[in-house]
Amino acid sequence: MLQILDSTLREGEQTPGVYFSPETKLLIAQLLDRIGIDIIEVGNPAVDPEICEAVALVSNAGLNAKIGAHSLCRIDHVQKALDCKIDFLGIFLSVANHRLERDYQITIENAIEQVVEVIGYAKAQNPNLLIRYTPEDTTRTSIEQVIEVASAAVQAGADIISIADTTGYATPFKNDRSYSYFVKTLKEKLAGQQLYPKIAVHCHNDRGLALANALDAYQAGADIIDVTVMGLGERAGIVDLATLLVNLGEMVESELPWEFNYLKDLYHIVSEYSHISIPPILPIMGKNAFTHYAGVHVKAIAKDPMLYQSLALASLTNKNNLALGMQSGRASVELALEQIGQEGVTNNRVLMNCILNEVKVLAKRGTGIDIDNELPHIVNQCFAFDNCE
Ligand code: HCA
Ligand code: CU
Repeated sequence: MLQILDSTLREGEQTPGVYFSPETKLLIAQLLDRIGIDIIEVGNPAVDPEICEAVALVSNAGLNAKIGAHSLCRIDHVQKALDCKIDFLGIFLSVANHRLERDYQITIENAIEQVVEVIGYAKAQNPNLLIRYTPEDTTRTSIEQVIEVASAAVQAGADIISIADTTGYATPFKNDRSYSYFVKTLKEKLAGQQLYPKIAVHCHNDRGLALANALDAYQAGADIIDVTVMGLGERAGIVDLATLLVNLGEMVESELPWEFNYLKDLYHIVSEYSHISIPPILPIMGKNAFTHYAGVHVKAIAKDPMLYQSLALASLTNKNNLALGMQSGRASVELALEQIGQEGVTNNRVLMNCILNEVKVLAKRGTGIDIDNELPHIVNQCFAFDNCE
């Protein structure tokens, strides 16, 4: 069964300006756990002592999810992570030529030695620890080098190998640049080994392809997919949790193991504490994700919302909504009046024309119309006008 790793507290905290206190991390982790997330990456303890505090706090909360830390491939950093009480440890070191030559200035042999030594050390300290090794920037690394280091990492004790698209370079349908190519090749080449690792994928969104890549990887047999709430993360972030779950829901045959009901609280809390508002057009969780506006659309959805939407999830995530403005027609006004308990007005043709006209005039402010607070005033104004005539 596919597992979800949430990295809102680690990758998400790498969004410029974002900071989550240990208490906030606990609150977010509790909601992620209720949704049914399998692994929660809480942070890199070498970055700040407070991150160790957060990892320990979340670890001690009795959650079902495995609680983990992220670490550079260095014994001293790994030791810092081990000191914070973890079930899971993600260790990363690139073996891409450009990184080896221009960043680390070491050979691939040195890199492999380092990976083997550090993983061996972590496993020796805690044999029950779930260890993920990531050859960072995997998708821009020669597949031979990825296979070589991944095999060595598995021999040394890695349970998971992650294919990281660190720069959002992977592209579906582009043969040796696609996730399906990396997942299938890696699975095939590691299959002969005695210890068979799980394959994880970490897809960045630089080209807007993170979700497409994650689904491509899933179809190719990936075991774990990394996500964050709202897709937070470095640069353009990674895969958005809610959007992935909904799309997986359509690909998975069996009953879904996730509790969608908690998504709303989770997104609001992450948005509040990250000071990043939920984009209104964000799929699933955005304010507009189930809102209908144009007159023809509203006329149809008054009969059945599914006439203009393909997801029936509104009640679980974000309620069905109606917007009023220049695009509105009579049906929109009728529905909006029902919403504010003024359906009695809808038979009065003159009044309805006045209201629709007024709505269209106000819409030109470009700020939208607040149905609950503004529509009653519009109705009163039109009433007064009607009575004077
Ligand atoms: C990072 C890079 C990383 C690591 C992923 C991993 C990436 O911020 O350190 O360790 O699995 O995108 O490659 O997030
Ligand atoms: Cu990343």
